[in-house]
Amino acid sequence: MQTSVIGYPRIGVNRELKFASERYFRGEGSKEQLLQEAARLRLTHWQVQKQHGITYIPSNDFSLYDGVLDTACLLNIIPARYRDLGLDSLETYYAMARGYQGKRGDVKALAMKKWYNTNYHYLVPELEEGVEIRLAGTKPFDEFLEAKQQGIRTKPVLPGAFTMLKLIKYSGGKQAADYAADMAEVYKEILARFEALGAEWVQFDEPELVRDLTAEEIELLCDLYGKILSAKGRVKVLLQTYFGDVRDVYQALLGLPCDGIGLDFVEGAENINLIHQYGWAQDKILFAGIVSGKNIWRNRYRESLDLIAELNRWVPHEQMVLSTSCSLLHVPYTVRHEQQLGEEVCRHLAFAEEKLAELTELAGLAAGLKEIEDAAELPEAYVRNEALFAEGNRAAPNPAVRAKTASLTAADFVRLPAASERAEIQRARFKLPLLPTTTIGSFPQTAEVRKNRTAYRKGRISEEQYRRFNQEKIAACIALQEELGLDVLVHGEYERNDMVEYFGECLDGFLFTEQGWVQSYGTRCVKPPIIWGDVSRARPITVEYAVYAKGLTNKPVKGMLTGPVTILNWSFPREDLPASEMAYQIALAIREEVLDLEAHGIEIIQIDEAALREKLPLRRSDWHCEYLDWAIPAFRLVHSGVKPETQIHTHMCYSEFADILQEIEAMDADVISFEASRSDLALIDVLQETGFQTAVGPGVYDIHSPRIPGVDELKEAILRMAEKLPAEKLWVNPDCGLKTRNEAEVRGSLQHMVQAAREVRKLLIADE
Ligand code: THG
Ligand code: ZN
Repeated sequence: MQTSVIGYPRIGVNRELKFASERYFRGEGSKEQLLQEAARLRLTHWQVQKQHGITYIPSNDFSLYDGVLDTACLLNIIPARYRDLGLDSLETYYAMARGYQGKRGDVKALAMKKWYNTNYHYLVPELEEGVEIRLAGTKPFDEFLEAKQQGIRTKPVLPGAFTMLKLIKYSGGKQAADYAADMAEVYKEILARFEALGAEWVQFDEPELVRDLTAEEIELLCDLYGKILSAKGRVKVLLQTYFGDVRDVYQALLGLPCDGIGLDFVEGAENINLIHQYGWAQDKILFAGIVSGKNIWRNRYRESLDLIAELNRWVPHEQMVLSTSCSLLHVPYTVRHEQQLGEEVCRHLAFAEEKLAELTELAGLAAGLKEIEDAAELPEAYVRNEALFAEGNRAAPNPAVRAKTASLTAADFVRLPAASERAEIQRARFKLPLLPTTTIGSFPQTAEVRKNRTAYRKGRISEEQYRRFNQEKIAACIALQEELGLDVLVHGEYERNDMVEYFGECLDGFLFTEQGWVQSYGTRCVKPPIIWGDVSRARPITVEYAVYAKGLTNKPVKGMLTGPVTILNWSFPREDLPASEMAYQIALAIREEVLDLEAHGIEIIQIDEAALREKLPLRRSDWHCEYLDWAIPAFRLVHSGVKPETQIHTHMCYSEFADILQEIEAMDADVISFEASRSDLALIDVLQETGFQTAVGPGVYDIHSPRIPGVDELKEAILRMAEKLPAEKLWVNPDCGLKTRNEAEVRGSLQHMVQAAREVRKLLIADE
């Protein structure tokens, strides 16, 4: 059986792309050096796939920053404000990705959004009225040729026309359907070019097809592909879906003249039922997504072979290609470099490279599927795999933890008294000014901060030295915030590598990789912990530094914690427990930390749920029973035990909240900060319309960009908020933590922010 990979990681096994890009951004490396490194990575990735015997190796899955942005540029979807900077194409690209501040002007970056239900973020293309969609680049063709020259025949990959139309933000009056004809023309041209270059297959990624679709959307899809596929000539077209099932368009897809359909059988369990119900099409290849592109566990061959056998009832072997369930972008490179985990753990893990081996091995087994019925002649790979799974539960259940989650009652999830009553008590207690200013928690993770952590980890400095360094950083951070005049301070999180990894390290039940980096956006990566056993708090986690910081100032200092839903969503979960059980276990552990902080005099505690929205199922019908019905209670469980006068904050990143505002309100926090600046504060209108009650701090500027916002721009943002929402419920803060910024950027931006808040404060008070 043949094999296919939807996409491969690109940041580099040692994050070479990150470091080369950042050198270039700092002006320390040339464009040629950057592009050379990029080419080297592409070649390495193609070669490893080839060595593993993958039949359909992707190209154009590589990106210097983001694949959606690449495609926007390819299609000429570049807003005038970037074009007018008059930069070369690479610099224009980075201006869209990161913002630009320099001789030629001052523009913000494009909005950034979560890529479906993953921790990857894409840049939102913006199509202005009057901008013509046309083929304006050569990246996919160049990369196809580059591989071809190396003797590797690839399958070019692009986001499909339908998904692109859905992801674009239309800043003129027109909508997706108005651009369908133009879009179809460009995609036809793309296919024609690939035909001329000798491509056999082209893959169009259409993850939008796993969402709930209306009749008009289905019509748009059919219209688009009717046109595009009419021009495919000898090129075979694969419509690749992932992250769910295609229940709304399955029959429509079967009717399209495409040559292959890619379905996800890991996250789209319903897909197999669709095949049962409606059958398969004679003229199409099924790219069966069976090896998970999201988890890091070994594939269980017996189950995969059963699934393949089941599919074979409708789809003959010759019409089936074994595939990953989605791009491997979402998993780390390889288990090979993990030294600390030990063989007993590592043999249960499969990262991208190990998944390549699994694909090939499984495809081989599937080809000989019929013989497997004869137990005496079971292939060795199969036997080895079964033996691994026969090892059973890797970590024995922790009876104390299981007893606690089993005995939870409704009262454990309710904080008393009601939020409005708490607001009065807290107003009297904190006496904060109108529009209090604060930050989200982290301060710059500078080279010296990282060096201190590394030195300690490697045993080069003592614990005492390590702690003293952190204390000095905290003292400087508190002094800076006092000098700037912020109202609610933070300690700066110098002891943390990452808001999830750090907590994972301090909780029992988690495992850590050394090299398990996964791209989050642009050059930024995360190293998700692995949930291996039952979770509990081994010891106090944040109390020491929080108390130290509090002792340095008379202003309130927020205790900073990561919430259970975010810890779960940004970890690799185990697959033998329901998500709700894992979430409640983590919630109980963090709850202990909350109560500990409170007992140590910390009066404001922020429990971040940055990733709350991320794993919201893509289909509305699954929202409650599969997710919100445990996610919201998990958060409530963390803080329901605190005193009325303790103020609970939470924070959420880049997401669209409009459709779950009720649930967010039901988290019952006292204050919520969230990303808003990069999406033009659109959420403010929705908060106003729905009469949102919780106090809010919609971020007034974008921390993902190095650009320093001006005072007037910030005043305008704050005034706009104050126009729509009651001023006594508003907070002023950046839109996320400051760890990725440097100290000069942070000082400049916060200074402007505090000044802007003060000026607006005066205006509002004068108005009364
Ligand atoms: N942690 C995790 N996931 C996240 C975020 C996070 N997803 C969403 C959002 N925040 C993404 N943002 C970032 C911001 C910064 C970094 C990563 C994701 C970052 N990473 C360092 C880097 O790539 O240089 C590596 C971190 C480290 O050295 O440990 O700065 O905050 N889990
Ligand atoms: Zn954030």
